[in-house]
Amino acid sequence: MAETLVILPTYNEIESLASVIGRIRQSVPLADVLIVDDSSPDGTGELAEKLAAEDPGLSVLHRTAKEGLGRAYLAGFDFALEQDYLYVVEIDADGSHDPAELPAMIELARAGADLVIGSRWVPGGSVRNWPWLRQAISRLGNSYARAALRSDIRDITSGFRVFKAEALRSLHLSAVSSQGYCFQVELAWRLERNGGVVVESPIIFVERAAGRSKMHLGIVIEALVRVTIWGIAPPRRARR
Ligand SMILES: Nc1nc2c(ncn2[C@@H]2O[C@H](COP(=O)(O)OP(=O)(O)O)[C@@H](O)[C@H]2O)c(=O)[nH]1
Ligand SMILES: [Mg+2]
Repeated sequence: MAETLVILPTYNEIESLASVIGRIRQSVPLADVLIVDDSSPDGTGELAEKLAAEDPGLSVLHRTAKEGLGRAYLAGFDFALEQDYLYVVEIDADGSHDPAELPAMIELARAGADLVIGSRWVPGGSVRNWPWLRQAISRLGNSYARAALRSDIRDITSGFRVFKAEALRSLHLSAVSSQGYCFQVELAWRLERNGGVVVESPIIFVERAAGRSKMHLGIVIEALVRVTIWGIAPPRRARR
């Protein structure tokens, strides 16, 4: 069985999906891939099924409603932990994250990191074609989260990651409450606070060439409110 499961959450990514899967297959040919689609109206789920029919290492999880990135990943993690994979990868389906960076990231997890974050905001990391507003939100959001949560992580919202499955298991995932991109903050911060080893590996993030971002104001507000509350009154640490 494969050691690594790559999870791709999708919502209306019909234009990007096949090429991203192809790039993942090329970069980490031994990994299995799981697409978690929230009943995309554009037919992404049907395309995923077609691709899976030709590729035994590719599976598809269809969810009935769009419930946010956090819920989609939790469903993917349940699958990964049930199947006993050792490493679990998070990657966007819009081509922003380069799968060619995965072997080095997985190597860092193998060498001991509980979580490897593909980071835009460490030396060597960068973004391409990102509108200034998105850059500003990401930079300000990360600075605020670092200060409020007293975290050392520079790109705590990044959605390009490798988790050791064991570390995910220690996290009491059923208690994770964030729905949107704040989910990424919650997971990384929980791990860091539990004494997990979090390593950032520089990446070049390239803005999507097709389709639309699912980012919206509600996602920013959720993160702002939750981070502020956690910062003021941190939840009790989970026992490992
Ligand atoms: N399954 C699922 N995927 C989502 C949802 N929201 C975003 N995604 C996926 O998460 C990834 C990142 O979203 P994107 O819109 O590119 O966010 P941005 O890069 O921050 O602008 C993409 O692969 C999206 O298709 C959701 O509610 N459900
Ligand atoms: Mg994107």
